[in-house]
Amino acid sequence: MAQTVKAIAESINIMGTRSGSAMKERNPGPVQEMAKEESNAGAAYLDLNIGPARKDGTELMPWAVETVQSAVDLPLCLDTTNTDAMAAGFQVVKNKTNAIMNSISAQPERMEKLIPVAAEAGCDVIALLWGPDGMPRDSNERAAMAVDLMMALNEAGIANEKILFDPIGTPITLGADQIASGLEFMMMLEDIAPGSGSTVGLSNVSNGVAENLRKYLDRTYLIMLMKYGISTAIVNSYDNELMAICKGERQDLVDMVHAMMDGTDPDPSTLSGTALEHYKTYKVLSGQTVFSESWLEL
Ligand code: THG
Repeated sequence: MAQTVKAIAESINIMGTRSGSAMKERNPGPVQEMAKEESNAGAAYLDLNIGPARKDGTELMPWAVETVQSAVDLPLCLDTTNTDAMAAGFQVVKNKTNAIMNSISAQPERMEKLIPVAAEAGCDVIALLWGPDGMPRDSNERAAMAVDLMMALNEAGIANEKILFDPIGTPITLGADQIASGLEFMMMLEDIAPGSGSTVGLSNVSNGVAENLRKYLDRTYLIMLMKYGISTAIVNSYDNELMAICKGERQDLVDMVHAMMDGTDPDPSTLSGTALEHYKTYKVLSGQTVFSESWLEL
């Protein structure tokens, strides 16, 4: 059976050229068009990212929720670091039990504010493995944060089945070791939090890389995460090839990369097209080839 990943479409974003200005102007048209496009591309959820929205978050998030809800029926993923905006957004979410809160990090003040909101809404929660000291350095720090978050969420009546752990993808420019530690955590997750799900913002891995090359890193990284059963991913749903991987339509490529992760390399002279792209990109993401922007030409 083909392996699938639920896509959380990321493009309705305050930083985006099309959605950002529409959100700032409270112009519903472009936001609703994008919601329909992401929905037609096969997204399972729509992420609504208003950023920190310090000034007007409690008004902007409900506007974004209502704007998108009147255009499409998909469950929403509310994405903001403003805890008041998050609470205000959930007030108007129609399908609360299927919506996602993005995110609760392992910072005490965020846990205190947001866990009651999530418990009340009955929504799913992304548990972001970002602590008081910032980015976790290795898989053990991720595991410690995951346990903290799981215990606090469980205590509030939020079961593991409602939690999506996000180990935080790290840019390839920081080195393959950091990517490996995120993957190592993914391997441990079922033992740490049985029954839980997972997610990763795929584009983190290609942060800082030339725009035209980013998609190759994001696609192969998703396949690597699938080895450890990632259940959802935050994706650019305008990348058809990435969506095909999510839908289970590239099982041959998934099988090839997973075999490489088990130590069985194909002969590259037998590969072409997308298979060769994934082969070369896996070599970079696994640290067997040193990253440079010419990795696909080597
Ligand atoms: N984990 C969790 N949530 C997250 C992230 C994560 N939310 C935010 C982010 N990371 C994921 N969302 C995006 C949204 C857009 C882009 C990247 C990540 C993006 N947009 C294009 C760009 O900037 O080039 C297009 C912008 C435009 O339209 O102009 O890259 O890791 N839990």
